[in-house]
Amino acid sequence: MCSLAMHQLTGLLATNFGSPSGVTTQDHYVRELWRLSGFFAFPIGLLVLGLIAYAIIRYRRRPGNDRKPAQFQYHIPLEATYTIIPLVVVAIIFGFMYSAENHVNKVAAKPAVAITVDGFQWGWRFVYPNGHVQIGTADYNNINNNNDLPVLVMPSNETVQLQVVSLDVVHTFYVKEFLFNRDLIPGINNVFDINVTKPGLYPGQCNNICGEYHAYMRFLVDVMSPAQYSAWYANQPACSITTAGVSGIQKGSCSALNAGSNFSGYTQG
Ligand SMILES: [Cu+2]
Repeated sequence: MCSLAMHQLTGLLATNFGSPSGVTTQDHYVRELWRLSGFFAFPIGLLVLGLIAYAIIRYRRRPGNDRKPAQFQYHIPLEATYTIIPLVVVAIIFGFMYSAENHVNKVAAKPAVAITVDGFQWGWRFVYPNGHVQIGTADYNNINNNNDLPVLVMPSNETVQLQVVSLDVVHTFYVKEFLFNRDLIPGINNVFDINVTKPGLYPGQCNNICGEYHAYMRFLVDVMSPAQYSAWYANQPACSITTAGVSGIQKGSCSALNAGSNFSGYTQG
């Protein structure tokens, strides 16, 4: 009986509160922060709801009783309690958040691969050091069609540095499985490192309402083994377009691909 209760308790404590299990070397910092917040939030939520329910039932108005409740102006011990406890909770969460941010935001001086991620209304352009470009936008006529999605190809188990650049308004680079989210702010080029341990195809999307077709601003991240990545990279011509459905076709001139204002030829709708 006791061991069963212990088992249930450890099961309960092991919950991720719905968070994805993650595929990077750094996602656990974010997940632990999320779990920590949950461990504080759920008991506090239950306590508050319980006290509200108690007050509603215990002190409800009864027929024939029109007596006014006793009025207190101060209750120092109570006020001190409900000030100090939240302060302590927030201080603990702040400490863990500070530590998690420092780990997640750490950038390597010499990353294995550096890719520029440009976001625009409404698509993505991934620019590689050799000039190769992956560019695309979702099918405006069919949001479920993944064939035109741009693909961010990267090696697994390597430090990949992404520089996120907005070509117009604020967008957000977001991959759920990475437990990671970073804004693309015009004029500010954010840089972050990501190290994916599990090869696979992961959906990503803009996570910031950025205009009419925001919902179509999707992309795929194709994480392959370093050997596969090297082979793939060696075969990518500069100024070609690769999307989920089309591989490495030359489309338009190099300057058109590199001009932020000249995407009309590549977008649909
Ligand atoms: Cu966007």
